[in-house]
Amino acid sequence: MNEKILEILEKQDPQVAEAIKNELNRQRFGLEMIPSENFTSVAVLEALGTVLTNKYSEGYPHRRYYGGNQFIDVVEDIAIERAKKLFGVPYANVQPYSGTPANLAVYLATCKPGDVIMGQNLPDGGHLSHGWKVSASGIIWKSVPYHVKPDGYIDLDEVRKLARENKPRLIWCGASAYPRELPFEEFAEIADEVEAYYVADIAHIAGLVVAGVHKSPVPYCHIVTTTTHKTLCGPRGAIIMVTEKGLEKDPDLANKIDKAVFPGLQGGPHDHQTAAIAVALGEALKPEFKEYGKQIVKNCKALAESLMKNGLKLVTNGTDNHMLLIDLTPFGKGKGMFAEYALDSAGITVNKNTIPAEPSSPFYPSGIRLGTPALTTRGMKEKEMELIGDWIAQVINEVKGYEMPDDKNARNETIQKFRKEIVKNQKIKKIKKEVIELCKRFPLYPGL
Ligand code: DSN
Repeated sequence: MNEKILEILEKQDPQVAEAIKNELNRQRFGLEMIPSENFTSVAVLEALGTVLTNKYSEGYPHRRYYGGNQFIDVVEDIAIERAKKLFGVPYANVQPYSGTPANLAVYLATCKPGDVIMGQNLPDGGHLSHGWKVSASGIIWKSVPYHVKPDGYIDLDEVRKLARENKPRLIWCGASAYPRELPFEEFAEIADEVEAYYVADIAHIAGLVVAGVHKSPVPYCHIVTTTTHKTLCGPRGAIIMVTEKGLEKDPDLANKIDKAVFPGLQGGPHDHQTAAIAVALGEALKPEFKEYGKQIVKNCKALAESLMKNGLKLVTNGTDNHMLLIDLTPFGKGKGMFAEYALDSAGITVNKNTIPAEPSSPFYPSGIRLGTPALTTRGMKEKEMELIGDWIAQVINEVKGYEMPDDKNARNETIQKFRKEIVKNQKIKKIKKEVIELCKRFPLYPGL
């Protein structure tokens, strides 16, 4: 997305160009705190916007179903080799379009329809593709979810009990809303005992694993999946890896994964995306990426301290990683939507989220999920986190009195009234101005 391309786009299609520019400015002048989002480098953006999007290349490097793939092969070989080196694995497939397709490919490679699978329950912080009932993973396979304890930590006793009772074919360890270190080693004991495939989904924490601030699952599990656009700082996309332990369990596992991705689930890979993944993995192999990953966690701990100092309650009372969950139940149930909207109005983007033992519903949950990867990419440090924690607490203070009626018909009216009041709220307006000033000190994509 360099200036020249936008110049051409502006002339040809001003409507789309304007929306892209508006989004660029939203990212520039707001605090992006959704923990699954991040900013890629300009080099990654450049790789995405290239002629590689014009090519078909079904198959794998040096064994394609289309001609003209000599340069695409170079790109995909680089991406694969970098993924193997970065995570210390013997095999990687870089073609999955994104995280859920990658996870579906894992099922296709290892399970038959109807087999029992186990994953962390979605409202307990798990991911849709780990067996949630409305996802293909919960429709095609028999899902036995495990949960977190009231203190927010994974209930390993329950995982063991459910595994012994249900003899799953596959067990996931990985989450979308879990602020603590994942117990990879403990899961291995359970999976090995019941002879299940053990898959670690490190989508959220891949960059932290690379930086050495989160334990790697590679010595313990058979398969690792990750997206590339979260803490790894790459384009949207995903990687599936097989470990040495995975190849010991099933020497044909890598081949099965390749076949599951293509032709099992996908057609032509998105080669422009593969090129951008290769660039991002090249960046992650540099020594400075380790410092970046460490800073994400330092920032998150500083943010947690600031929020707690301001009287907010956090699930598990803190964080080990890049994210934290604010439990809003001390102010009543179902307040996540109010907090998300008010924070957005102040230029702070977060998402409403369920909390352990959620007393409300996934649509009107009682928590807020937020994190520090994107702010760290901008260069912000502990000092800025302390300030941002103060702002978040002030905004939440403005909305804690709002109640969502139990009567569904009355909800729309409450929401409309709430939004009108928030738009006029002077404290929130003032914080928004301060947010913009802070963002200017940490410029995003200067020159674009
Ligand atoms: N949607 C992602 C997240 O926000 O965590 C997971 O796929």
